[in-house]
Amino acid sequence: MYEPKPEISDHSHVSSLDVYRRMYERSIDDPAGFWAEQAESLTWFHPWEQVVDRDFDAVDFSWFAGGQLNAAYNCVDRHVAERGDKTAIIWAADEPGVYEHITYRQLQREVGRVANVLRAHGVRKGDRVCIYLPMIPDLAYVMLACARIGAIHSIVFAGFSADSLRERILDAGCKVLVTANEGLRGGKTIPLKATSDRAVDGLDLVETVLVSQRTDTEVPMTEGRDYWLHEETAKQRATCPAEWMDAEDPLFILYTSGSTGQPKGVMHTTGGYMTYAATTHKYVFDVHDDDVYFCAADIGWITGHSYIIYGPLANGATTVMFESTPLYPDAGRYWRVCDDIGVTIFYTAPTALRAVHRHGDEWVTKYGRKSLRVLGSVGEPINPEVWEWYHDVVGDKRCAVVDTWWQTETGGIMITPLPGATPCKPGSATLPFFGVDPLLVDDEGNEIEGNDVRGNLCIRASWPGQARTIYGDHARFKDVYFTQFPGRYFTGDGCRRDEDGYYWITGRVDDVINVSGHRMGTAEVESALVAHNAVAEAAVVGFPHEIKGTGIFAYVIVKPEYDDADAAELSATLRQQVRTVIGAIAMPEAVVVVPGLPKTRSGKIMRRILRNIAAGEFEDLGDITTLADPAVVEQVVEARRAAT
Ligand code: 7RM
Repeated sequence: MYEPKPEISDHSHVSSLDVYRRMYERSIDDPAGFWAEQAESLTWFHPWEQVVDRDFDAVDFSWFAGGQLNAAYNCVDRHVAERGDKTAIIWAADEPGVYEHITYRQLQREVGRVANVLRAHGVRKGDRVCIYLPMIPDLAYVMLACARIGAIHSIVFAGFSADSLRERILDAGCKVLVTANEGLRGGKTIPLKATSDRAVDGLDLVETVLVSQRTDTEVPMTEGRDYWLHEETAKQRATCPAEWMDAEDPLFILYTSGSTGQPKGVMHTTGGYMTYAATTHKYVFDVHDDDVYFCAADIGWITGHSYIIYGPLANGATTVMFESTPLYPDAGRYWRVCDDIGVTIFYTAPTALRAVHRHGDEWVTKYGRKSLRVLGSVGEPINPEVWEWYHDVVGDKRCAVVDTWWQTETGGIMITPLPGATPCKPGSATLPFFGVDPLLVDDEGNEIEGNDVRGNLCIRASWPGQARTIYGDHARFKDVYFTQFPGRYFTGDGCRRDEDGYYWITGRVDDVINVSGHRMGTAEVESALVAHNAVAEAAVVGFPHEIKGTGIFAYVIVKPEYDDADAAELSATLRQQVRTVIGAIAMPEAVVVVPGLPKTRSGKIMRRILRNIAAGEFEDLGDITTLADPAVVEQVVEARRAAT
């Protein structure tokens, strides 16, 4: 147990476990009272009439009904009067040592101009805008500009392929795409405009493509469709009125992988999401006015939405946007940034920590890191050894470590320690945040009460940051999250509650794998493989990977005409195939050609066996007697051995 450090408790918003417990109980007993108080710290154009109206049976949730506000106004304008010259965003460019400080006043003008550009191109309240940008200031401007005029942004991570981008543009019905000529990451360029061109090729839906200029590279521009963003903003005034949005008006859509082939467009609304992002950001990171807060995620994921942009800016904080990678130019990059700009709060994923940890402590200790106070982790379970290294080496045993569990669908952090209040156990996300009521259920849906138990992690009641629907498919929303265990939100995660009531997330219990903190559906990777001519059938599983946490392992059966193909060559081609169809994050570590797959007599692939074989556990494969053809197992083991 790591006790809270007195020097942090002395100044923190929640100064002890007792204070946490009192506030927590209050938040559960009187959610309306608790959340109304939190929402008061936002600026509302019109007060709400009803704090919460939640119907888990109808899967209909509403927070702050009747209230009106604007997310961009809350993140930008309202801070200008009091702290106009305060730095809102520090952009840390890919090139080491290059920073750009953007004040709240500058941010207001940049956002206003981009908002006017969007308006000039016909974007109106409720329209969808797809954003496919690298980590550059324009990304922040464009998302806030959308929020300002009531357009719904759908940000697609810049590592996704043209096919993935196209699919998301179509699903959300986006009329505008914002991209860049190129991205720059770890010294390498990423051809975003070229990918965008392929994505929108032949789509009448997309009327306008706005192109941000990150590098000097020329790119082809399609007359009447493509415009340089900087040329468009130069024509516009910097002031643009903020649209009054209803609390339940959509703020954004963000796609995430599920157990079926199609990614889901998770939709968040304005009032509840903003309240939740701001409140969690304040308490979980113990943010104060003079903090320099650095979340190293990409804005293309929910962590970047809630904890680079909306939460920190709603709180008037200084937030860092990091364009580069943890290993560029070397494994000391994070800590160099911390020293260069005086970072006090740092938030990243275990996969990044593992990647830098591997290179040795000297990359950490050559920097002072004196400004650091709070260290956060998110995206996947953090190995206890890595937690301890984070605490002892990076944080010099001085800093609080917060292991935060949450999801795209939860909008913000759900289970987490609070700095200065919660004693920590390495590897446990500890206790629920205010207003969050977790429970464990068995596979039949019976609640498992008491401590020292494990089960499927559900949440009992609505919280403000909860996703409201899957865009265009409310039936699927109900089906995925509220059907297996009626009356509760099912997270898809397995979880243990220990003897002290601490929560330990054990990982996904569905066909979703967590690769470097990113969610990937096995079905999605399988369909990418099957889309290749050579593949008759594919089965994808996860296996333990030293850096990524979980790696992707694929088994394929090839069509007869490919029987004689060179196995190594085919495997390389198929890995590339997945990269082309989905993106680099989905590329399997290995693609092994097998003569058959272990299936039950009813034709269901026995993934448990494939997982064991992928992990190199050939000995104890458990009961294989229910297989249609038990001899297949030996053949798969053979193929796996031969391939590696
Ligand atoms: C924020 C984010 C969600 C999935 C979730 C878990 C896993 C996230 C932790 C974690 C253990 C953590 N959103 N997960 N945080 N597992 N400890 N602290 O990652 O939608 O992309 O992924 O990630 O399985 O269900 S996400």
